[in-house]
Amino acid sequence: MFGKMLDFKQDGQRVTVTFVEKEVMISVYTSTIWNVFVSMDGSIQESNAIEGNKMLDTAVKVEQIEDHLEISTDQVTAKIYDDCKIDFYDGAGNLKCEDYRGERKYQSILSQEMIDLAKQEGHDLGMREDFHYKIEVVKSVCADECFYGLGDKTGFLNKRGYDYEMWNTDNPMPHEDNFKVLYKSIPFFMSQSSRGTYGIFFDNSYHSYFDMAKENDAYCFFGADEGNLDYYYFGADGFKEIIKDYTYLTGRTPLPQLWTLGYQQSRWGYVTENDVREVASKMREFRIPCDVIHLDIDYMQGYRVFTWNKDRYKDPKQTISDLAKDGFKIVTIIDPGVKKDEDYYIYQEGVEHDYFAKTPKGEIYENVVWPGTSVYPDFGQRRVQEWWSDKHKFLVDMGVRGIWNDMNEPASFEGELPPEVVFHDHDKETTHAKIHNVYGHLMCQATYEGMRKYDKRRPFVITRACYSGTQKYSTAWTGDNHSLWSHLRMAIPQLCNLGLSGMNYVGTDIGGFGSDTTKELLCRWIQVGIFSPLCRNHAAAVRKQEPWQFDTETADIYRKYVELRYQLIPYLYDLFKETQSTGLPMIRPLILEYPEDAAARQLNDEFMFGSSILAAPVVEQGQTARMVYLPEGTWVDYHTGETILGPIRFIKDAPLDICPIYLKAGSIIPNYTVQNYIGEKEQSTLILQVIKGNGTYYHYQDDGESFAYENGVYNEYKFTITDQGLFTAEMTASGYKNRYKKLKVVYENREVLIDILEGDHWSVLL
Ligand code: MIG
Repeated sequence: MFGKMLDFKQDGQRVTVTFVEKEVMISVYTSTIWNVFVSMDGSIQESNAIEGNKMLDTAVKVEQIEDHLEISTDQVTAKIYDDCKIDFYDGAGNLKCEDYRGERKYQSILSQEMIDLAKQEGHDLGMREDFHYKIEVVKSVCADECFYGLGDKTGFLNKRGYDYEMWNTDNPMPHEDNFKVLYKSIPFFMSQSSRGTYGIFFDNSYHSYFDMAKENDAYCFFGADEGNLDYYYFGADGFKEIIKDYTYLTGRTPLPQLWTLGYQQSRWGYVTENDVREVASKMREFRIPCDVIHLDIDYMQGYRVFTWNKDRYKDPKQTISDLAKDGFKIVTIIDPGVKKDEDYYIYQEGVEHDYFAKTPKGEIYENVVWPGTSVYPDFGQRRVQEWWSDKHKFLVDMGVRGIWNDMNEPASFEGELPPEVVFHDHDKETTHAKIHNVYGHLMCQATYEGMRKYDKRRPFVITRACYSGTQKYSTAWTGDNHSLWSHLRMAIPQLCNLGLSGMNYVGTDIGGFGSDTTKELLCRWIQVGIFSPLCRNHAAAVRKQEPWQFDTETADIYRKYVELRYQLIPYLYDLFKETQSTGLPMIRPLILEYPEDAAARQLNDEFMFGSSILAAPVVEQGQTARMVYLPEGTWVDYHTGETILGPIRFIKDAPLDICPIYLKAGSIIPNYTVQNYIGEKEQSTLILQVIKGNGTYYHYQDDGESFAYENGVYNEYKFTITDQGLFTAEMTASGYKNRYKKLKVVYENREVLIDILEGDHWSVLL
């Protein structure tokens, strides 16, 4: 493609290699993070995913060896050949990731006659006529290679054999395995094979394409028709290290406020103040713990963002403060579409200051969303983001505690925004084609900054559209799923792959958004939902699916699992703490914890919650028993206390109220007592579920709300257990004055209370 290699020039950690056709810049960010960049459209390298200078001082060696150039750090060597073929090796010289040398070719070619026939019936043969992308990187694939990541795509955990695209899309049809796009564009994937592991991040925000050995078993490729060739290679050993590197580059989920980990109730259709108050009182009446109620578009004045409907709420501030007394926090939806209305302040300000996207002719671009004819803020201009941030003061002053960003693909009812609509990117004029996939990301950034400025606590933002790096600003939900068993099944690999892609504060609409849920489906969904970092029941206006809408049994099962969630809050918070320093997800496919276990590679219906808890939920209608796989090690059945030795496959009885859950030997799992909402009861005794075995666990404690932890205002406790039952506790940080008074250690049906008010080191033989 680029011709013969002519020359190279080293400038510190950047090496520019000149080929007949192009100049290729290879940059070493760290010894395991490398970038390959070729300006294809004449523009400079710029990213919406990566902020600040991420290059760390790294020793780089460059050598011309016969037919190739060798660039090395202590952990990665790249060999570069004519035509810009690049092969990556590890520090020991093992080939990890190799550019494919042949031509791309469909593995199974049909005769022209058959193609014509199939087309007559409207079949999509998945073959591109023009075949090659302008930007195209093809990597060879081994027989046993599996692929993971790619954000929120449908289908299964292992992406091998499928192809996807990146183009944020709001498609209300039930998302099936053959969907190429959903709401998010996270162009990052990881590969595992007998060669080891590697990761790739293709930082190109235009419509892009990923083929994971579908077209041909011998290779995978990624490509785009516009923008630059700009990809990162991650050469660290193992997925955990690669995720750490990827999230070092694109950012990590910051520590959230503790209450955001609580249960959240939502529905499109809580129209009036009374509707909201009723939901709140029902949650308490049914004793189902709940921290958050979401207000969908109904609360606004004619769907005008940053307004409140006066007919539906007598005094919204009062309503919110009444609910707050009972522990409820209110999150309001905000869409990007601004109603075209000369009498509406947001529209007026936007027109006056020129904040909206334009047609190529220079008129404000219009499309239709909920408020009718609407216009789109141009978030690629810093001043527009700042304006939008400031608008959140209105909501914060009302007492709103979090913002739910919807429709930010951006969605539009009258056809997709044409590619040539004029937006900005990094304040430079560009087109919708380039900004589309980062539009939601930029909106989240503005929202985060607004909440940080006015609310001052750790911002809580939820988004539907994302790009790589959105995890720095927002949590996400998987958009409009349906109340279908296939969507409950899909939730597991989908959340796992989002987590592997750096986006780990995520959840699905529990119960399903579209279509109609059943009692059984709702019960099974909450059993998955409590392990989703974001735990929210949400539905379309068509059906009421709050837990009490069915029967007592449903409410009881629902309560049992939401209570379990509330018990596990300190454990979940510890996982968030871990995420902040490593990028590792809370909800994990088994492959992440057991990379050597072949059985884990394709496991779609089980997952880990951190490294101590394994959940094997029932995701099939009518099933009351299921096959469970436990990897190597000793496990304890959460419900029965029975000890099981893995690796093993067995059938577990799982009637409607049982979600099979297993705890790993040597685990120490912190628990709180159940409460109606987080903070209702002072948790002065920390409960520790200790599972026989050898283990160490760090527990983190802070005020759960402010940024004081950044200045050392937190406690950290180190707990250990030995096989002989010796339990020790130690304070490894004690900057937060409000420490626990007691530890209640629960071990093999025994309970031991340890007073920890005095001193900083305690031990007990259990
Ligand atoms: O076109 O605000 O995904 O959660 O309830 C529908 C109404 C617009 C889509 C969101 C959904 C929300 C709904 N919204």
